Amino acid sequence: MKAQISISVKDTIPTCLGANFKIATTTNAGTGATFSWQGPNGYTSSEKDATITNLIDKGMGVYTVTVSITGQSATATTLVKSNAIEVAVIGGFTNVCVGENLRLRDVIIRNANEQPLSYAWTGPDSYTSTASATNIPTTEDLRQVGTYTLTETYENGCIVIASLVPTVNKCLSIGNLVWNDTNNDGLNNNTEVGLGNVAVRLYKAKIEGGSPTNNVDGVAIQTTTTNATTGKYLFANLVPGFYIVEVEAPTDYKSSVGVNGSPTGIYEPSISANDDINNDDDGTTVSGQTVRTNYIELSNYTEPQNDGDSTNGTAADKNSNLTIDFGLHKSECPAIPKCVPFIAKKI
Ligand SMILES: [Ca+2]
Ligand SMILES: [Ca+2]
Ligand SMILES: [Ca+2]
Ligand SMILES: [Ca+2]
Repeated sequence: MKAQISISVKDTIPTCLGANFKIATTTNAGTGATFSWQGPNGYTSSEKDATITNLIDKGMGVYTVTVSITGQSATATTLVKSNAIEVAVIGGFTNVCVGENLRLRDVIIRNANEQPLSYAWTGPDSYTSTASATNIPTTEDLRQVGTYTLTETYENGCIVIASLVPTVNKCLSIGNLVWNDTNNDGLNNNTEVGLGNVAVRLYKAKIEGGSPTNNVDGVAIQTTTTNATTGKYLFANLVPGFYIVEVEAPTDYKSSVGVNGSPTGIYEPSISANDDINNDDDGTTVSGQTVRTNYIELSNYTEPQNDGDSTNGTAADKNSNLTIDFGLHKSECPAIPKCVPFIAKKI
């Protein structure tokens, strides 16, 4: 009696899905045997061994092969699956504020025995690393922004590459009010309104011996004018650091002092601008009509809330300090016509 033909399929788990994958058969059918393969996504073949190109697109599943010769046939099946380690996706802290660290990593979850053997990162500013995740401080010049590429090498020789361009934002802002402090008490009382079209300038505070001072560092980094009707101003796109805000008081206006009729008082020189108190006078006259704050520290996600941001309690609110306000008091002694201060004479 003639022996029945048989066929078997070697059980193989492909691991590089992007590569070609071969399913090899073993059969005792001799010369003249024909083969017929069927598989997922309409896969067919008449070869002895099935070759599947780019398995990631063709899909995994059951592949069936039938061998036939002189009225006999035999069938074998195999389930083609993969450890699916061929895909890497970079995630983590990919959208940060200047001053925060970029922490990029492959976010695909894998079994312990499917981890890469090694990692190799390249990125802007000559960045290289062999750690599994980056930990890169970001700076104001944004030199860390660009394409990061991760190459993972696996035990089976598979190499996987992924890339990402992270986003680094200048998240902080300072504002927001210059007002007519009619009662000169250094506080924005309910009936007092904003002063429009006032020039406002923003400076970096000078750092000496590693500490901020109340002196400006160089020229203004941003300038604006207060809104014509509301008296409000805003400086945005700022990074963590120390700042000073300056206004040019309109003619006849002086920085609020808090004590009527006196050149000095509880708000002249001003109480600290860095105290997160809203709607109080933060300005001190430095010369002529120029009025300045002391230094103000800005840091990510620590700025005051309930300070008038429209987005109360959000990250944007935590990054915006709207408590830097200037009370300007109209002098009782107008510049034109010139008024002569009253001097008490001893009689
Ligand atoms: Ca007032
Ligand atoms: Ca705020
Ligand atoms: Ca305010
Ligand atoms: Ca204030």
